[in-house]
Amino acid sequence: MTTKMGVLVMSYGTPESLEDVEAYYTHIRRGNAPSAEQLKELTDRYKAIVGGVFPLRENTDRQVEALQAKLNSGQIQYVCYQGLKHARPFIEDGVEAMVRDGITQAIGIVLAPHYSVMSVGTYIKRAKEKAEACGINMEFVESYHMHPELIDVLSRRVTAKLDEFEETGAVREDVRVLFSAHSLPERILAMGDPYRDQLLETSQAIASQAGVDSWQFTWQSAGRTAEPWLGPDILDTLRELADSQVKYVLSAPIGFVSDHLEVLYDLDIEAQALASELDMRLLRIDSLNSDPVYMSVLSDVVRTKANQLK
Ligand code: FEC
Repeated sequence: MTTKMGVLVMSYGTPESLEDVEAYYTHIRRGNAPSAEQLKELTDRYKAIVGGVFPLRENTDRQVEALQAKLNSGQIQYVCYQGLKHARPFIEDGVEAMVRDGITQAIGIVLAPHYSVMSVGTYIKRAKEKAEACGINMEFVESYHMHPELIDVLSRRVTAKLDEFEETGAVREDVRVLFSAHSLPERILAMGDPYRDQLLETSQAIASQAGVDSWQFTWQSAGRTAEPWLGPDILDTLRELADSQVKYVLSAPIGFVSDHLEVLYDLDIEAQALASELDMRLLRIDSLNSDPVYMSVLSDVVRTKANQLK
């Protein structure tokens, strides 16, 4: 008999239209509506990015479809459901869809490789509460930041862009690789959160596999709140590198797995504009999106968890 296993695939979520940006932003701000100025600023960022206004929705759809196809080559029948943090279908909607389909056991996974109590932890908390209320036995993948295939695919992406630098006349050793991820409030460090260490571990492993000596880690996309966020921010890092006469920079946003606002605006528009001003050449590694190797990483960690389900 084949066992039916639900998989709740969780992602950040993006608005459905420009009219929906206010509701989305209000959700991110835990029910507090943004000011007219804040709303305009975010709407303008969405309008500025290439690849469609809200590419994260299509990218997540494709990732979930590809994962479902990849998972269903074994004994267990896996059924994937989307659960988004700040947009429809919300995490709770995904769990309810499982209930309607008669799912009694499931695995939850977030499309983000690194664990923080303020990021992946909050997805898991919401999914767990809903699953318990609905009587679904659900286990979670917390992180997969050192999966060998993930390190391998990201190392190959770094190497491919270093080759591109070389083809246009730069010396490979002169390129500074900047690994980055979404910043979080500094207070996570006092809480003993593993986020920063996991990101450094991934960066170190990729650098070592790609044979890169000249690298550093920096933060990006810090929230617009009064409390201090983890730094240095990538824009400050670029200014410092320019002061040290670094001319070539490769951005590797390893905390993200999709093309979306934080990559297409914060890096490709904002950081790129600063790099031109500083007379620097800045390239970025391609996002994983639904790369078959990334799907293989996800299916491997989901299957391993499913085998441990009691
Ligand atoms: O393309 C899109 O439409 C969505 C892009 C997007 C992704 C994303 C990922 C992460 N965030 C994380 C943490 C925070 C914290 C806050 C926060 C705020 C925003 C705002 C927008 C936004 N985030 Fe985001 N994030 C994306 C977009 N994020 C828009 C609101 C305006 C702004 O500050 O720019 C602060 C609010 C709060 O306290 O919740 C914290 C983390 C990730 C990476 C892991 C993940 O994907 O979940 C961490 C994609």
